[in-house]
Amino acid sequence: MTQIPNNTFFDDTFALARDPYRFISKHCERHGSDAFETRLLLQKVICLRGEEAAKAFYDTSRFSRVSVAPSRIAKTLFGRGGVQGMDGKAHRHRKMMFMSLLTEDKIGGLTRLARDIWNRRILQWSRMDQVVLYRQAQEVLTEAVCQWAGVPLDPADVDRRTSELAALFDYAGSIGPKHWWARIARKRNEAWLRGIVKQIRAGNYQPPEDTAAFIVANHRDLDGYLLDVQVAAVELNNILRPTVAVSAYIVQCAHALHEHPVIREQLRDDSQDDLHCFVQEVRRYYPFFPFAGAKVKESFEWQGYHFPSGRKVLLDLYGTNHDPRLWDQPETFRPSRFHDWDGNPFTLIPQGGGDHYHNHRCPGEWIAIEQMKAATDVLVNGCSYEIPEQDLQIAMDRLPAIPADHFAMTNIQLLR
Ligand code: MYR
Repeated sequence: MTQIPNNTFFDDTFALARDPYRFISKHCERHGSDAFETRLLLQKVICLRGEEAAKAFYDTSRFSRVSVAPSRIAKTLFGRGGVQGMDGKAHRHRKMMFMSLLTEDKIGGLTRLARDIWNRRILQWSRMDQVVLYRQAQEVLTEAVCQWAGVPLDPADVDRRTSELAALFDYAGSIGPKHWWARIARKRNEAWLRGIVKQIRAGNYQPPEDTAAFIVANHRDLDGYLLDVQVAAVELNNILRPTVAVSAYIVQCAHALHEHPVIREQLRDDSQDDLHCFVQEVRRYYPFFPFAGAKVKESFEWQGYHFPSGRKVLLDLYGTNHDPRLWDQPETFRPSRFHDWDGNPFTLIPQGGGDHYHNHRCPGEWIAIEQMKAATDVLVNGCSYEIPEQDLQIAMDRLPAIPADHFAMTNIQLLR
């Protein structure tokens, strides 16, 4: 057995927080290994990157997801009792509930709703001096996903529900007041969603039977019991929040269009294939989720390294998407690389790897792709705009990493 390379520094929590997307790759390079051990929040953690590591990480016989998320992430981003912290049959059963909502037809319905809202918004923006795309995209997605999910949202509440949902992912990695606001936002959001679940169960509110609100409120676990009302609220939030988080990807699409005017021109001809490749390259190239966590079930060996039972493990998502063994010139933004891509589920892993049904791969990945395509099409073919002086640098110490000024736009005109 080989000794796993060890970071000699006592605890790397601050180093990880300073550069969350590149920390693991940087140290893998330094050690000349796809695995190394360090301490985070004073606990021993093994960090992994690359295709072979991803295959091992998504082997459900080796890794568990129960009680993996640190408390500060559970109290903001994920909530407690939801699908992210489940294993085995119970996980697959819960995952099926999400997957039943994600048919092509249903995703198409969400995209149509969002497109209508984008067009309405652009008309409003044409009367404004300046808009900030990150916030606007969050509002569009909140309105669209609530309507799609059968979650009633008064127009007067769009602003505060957007702020609540956005705080959960935008401030999950923050410390201080932002973190505490994210905790309050989760409490408020869950209370709202618990109220909706209760109303559905009591027959006082009847959303269509194919909506997320109806399906989650009536979902039964493997023993035939309805979900605890609090868990149902967490799962309904698990549909709304990640959809709103696609706003970060939408800003990155706008950033890529701005940085690559030739590629932008190519997207004017409405080729669905080009649009798909562009969006896949945004998901590969830009930072979104830095890494995924798990813990070792029973001790095992991988590539000569010992993984002891209970050890926490992080898989580098961003670093694997930038691994030069998998991607030619990974630091070059080149959508055409996806024209003949083989679809390997362990190399492009911005939202997790493996299989959507059996693994902890984000079930909302197809929603993200379709929302990004729709928004890119709106930005290229649906409106014209100018980019005022601002800081467009991607802030890599921010989670999610987006341009420092959140992408301001001026002089916006509707084109169709
Ligand atoms: C979701 O809402 O589930 C998706 C959120 C994606 C945004 C990613 C950035 C936040 C990551 C915070 C994780 C911090 C891990 C220590």
